[in-house]
Amino acid sequence: MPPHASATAHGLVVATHRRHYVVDLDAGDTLECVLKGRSTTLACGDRVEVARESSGGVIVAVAPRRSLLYRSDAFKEKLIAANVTQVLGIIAPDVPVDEHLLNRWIIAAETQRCRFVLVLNKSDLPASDRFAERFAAYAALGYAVVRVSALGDVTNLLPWVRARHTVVIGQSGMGKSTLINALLPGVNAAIGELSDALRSGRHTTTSTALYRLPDGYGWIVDSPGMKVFGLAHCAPAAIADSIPARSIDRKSRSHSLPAIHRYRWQG
Ligand SMILES: Nc1nc2c(ncn2[C@@H]2O[C@H](COP(=O)(O)OP(=O)(O)OP(=O)(O)O)[C@@H](O)[C@H]2O)c(=O)[nH]1
Ligand SMILES: [Mg+2]
Repeated sequence: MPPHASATAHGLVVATHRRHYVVDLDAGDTLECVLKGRSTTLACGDRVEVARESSGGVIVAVAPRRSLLYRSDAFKEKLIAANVTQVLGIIAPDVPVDEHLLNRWIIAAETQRCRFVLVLNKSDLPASDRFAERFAAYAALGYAVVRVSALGDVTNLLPWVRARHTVVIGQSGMGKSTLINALLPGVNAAIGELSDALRSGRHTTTSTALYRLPDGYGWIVDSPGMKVFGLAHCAPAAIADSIPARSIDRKSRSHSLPAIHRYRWQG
């Protein structure tokens, strides 16, 4: 038995900042922890074992992951969330949507065996109906497409997040944090002015944070807005497999391999 075995506690990583992690212990309290002497990086959603110290804790073990959502280019990887079962991709009519980015989220979700749901936010805006028509193809491919207004009514999204481990991803300004605040009153995730997000390129949410659902099981991770989502870690065959069969027949699938390579290396 390792020397730490008697004095450790188990918990869930709920916030990350470089190599510092906030861990919600199963026993109830929250502890600021470090991960010493390891090359591993952790993400919100990781289950960990923590040894208590006078001023916090040290993470001594990490449970095997059910899934790991991350992006990568040729040089580095950026973890987004661990153990998720569902990815909510958020888009809205008042921010130019990068459809390649959206397709990459879907591939990232599919390769990790996560359900993908496309959320069309800001349904209160006049451009919302035309926007929904533009993205109807995703419903035809078999993805759930849910229209909401994070500033109005989000009840139609509640059944989708209940008892799930969800990560919300999207470009800056789409309303990810607003949506989480609406789904989980009292959470208070920071919300930015859209004009700031578009003009300065500054993101309001700067690190991932996990929020628990009142059902006692589910949680939602808020992530910073992203402009790129590289899939360098995905093998071309895995990307090809993750493209819904309905969108591409067998013959054109092999012809589309150059396009698939582009998905790996760009963004
Ligand atoms: N009209 C309208 N505005 C919304 C809605 N949801 C969010 N907004 C606005 O969109 C802007 C951006 O919202 P945020 O929640 O900060 O967006 P975000 O996706 O979290 O942005 P980052 O943290 O930078 O990635 C804010 O001004 C919100 O008030 C909505 O349903 N309708
Ligand atoms: Mg945000």
